[in-house]
Amino acid sequence: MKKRALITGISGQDGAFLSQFLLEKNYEIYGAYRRSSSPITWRLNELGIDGDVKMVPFELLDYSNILSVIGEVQPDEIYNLAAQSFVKGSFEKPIYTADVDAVGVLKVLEAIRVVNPEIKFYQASTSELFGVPKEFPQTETTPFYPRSPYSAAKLFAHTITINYREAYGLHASAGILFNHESEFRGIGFVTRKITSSLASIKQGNLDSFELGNIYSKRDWGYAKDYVSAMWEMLQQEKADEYVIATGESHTIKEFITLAAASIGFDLEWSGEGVNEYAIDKKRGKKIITINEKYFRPSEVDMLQGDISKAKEILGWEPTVTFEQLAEKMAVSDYERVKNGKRLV
Ligand code: NAP
Ligand code: G4F
Repeated sequence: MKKRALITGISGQDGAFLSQFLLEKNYEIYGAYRRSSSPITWRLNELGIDGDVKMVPFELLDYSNILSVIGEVQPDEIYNLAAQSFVKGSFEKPIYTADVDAVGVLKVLEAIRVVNPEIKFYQASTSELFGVPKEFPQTETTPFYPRSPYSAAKLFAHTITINYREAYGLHASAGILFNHESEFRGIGFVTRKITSSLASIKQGNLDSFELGNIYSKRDWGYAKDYVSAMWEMLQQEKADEYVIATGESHTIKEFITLAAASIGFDLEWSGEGVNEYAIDKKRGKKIITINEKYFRPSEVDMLQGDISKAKEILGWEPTVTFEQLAEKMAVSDYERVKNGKRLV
């Protein structure tokens, strides 16, 4: 019989890649989406799998809905990818973020305990938990220091996942995933904002764009690589926590340089702080400026993961380099723009 997976956050980046991965493993996929006028399926469409996922309305704020979805679907595995996932947005909506990203996860765990404690559970934890890291690189045992309502909420979700494992014996794992990006990344996150804006400028649809802090460093990998680690975690005899990363850390400015070069820009940087800007040398025009409104009240300056445990136990390693990632994303957005697609 086919294994059945329930993926929350099906309309997001990871939901799309995980669906594709599990379909290749012959799973039956139930995709849990937030009810709106119609589910957002452009990522599943582009992957050519929208017809292969059974969509179920799902809301992390609503325990009765979660209980009935899990009761009706009776999945073997639940991948909880749904979240208010914008760090900056969490400063603007801290209470909503906590309701969704913290208490929402407890609601899913409680529903599993009530409906069927044999259901295996994956929680999407995050490198944001490390905030101001106490050591470099970060491992599963590095102390946490959340720097945003988002990461504080995710810390509750992380620890309650472990608690439900220890208290009730659930097979509940948490992947501490570092930033992972792709051509399907939400357009508000910095990498995709950069590649979509550069593509629009190149096509003549946009003059320039603004960014915030371009000196923070992240450990950036390719999302398609990362979803296989989620699955591996649920195939282990014992549930656990794992850091999933590349081990390299780069600034946003480095990402801009690589992405821009891969679609033919030659950038020159000048100025400092909020007065810094980049000129497109070929056209002699200012195309990137800095605006304080994109700065965060408290920033995470640098993250870098140590994947020794994932390598040893899951046999997991990333395959796409930082340079390849920047090129892949920039080229993909430029192709979309050239083909007249609206960037979303
Ligand atoms: P994403 O593209 O922003 O997707 C988030 C998903 O959650 C969307 O499908 C969204 O639905 C759904 N959602 C939001 N609020 C919800 C609610 N109240 N009830 C039900 N669904 C809701 O995020 P992602 O990049 O795929 O990341 C997946 C998960 O991994 C998230 O939990 C994120 O916090 C975590 N994470 C991501 C990264 C990363 O670098 N990508 C790293 C570490 C951890 P709508 O489409 O309707 O908004
Ligand atoms: O792309 P970002 O918004 O991602 P951030 O904050 O690192 O969070 C992402 O990764 C986490 C994993 O560590 C996930 F848990 C989380 O759900 C999300 O997927 O910002 C990256 C960096 C930040 O330092 C930010 O200050 O880029 C900086 N930045 C500079 N200008 C900007 C901008 N970020 C955004 N979104 N927009 C800007 O204009």
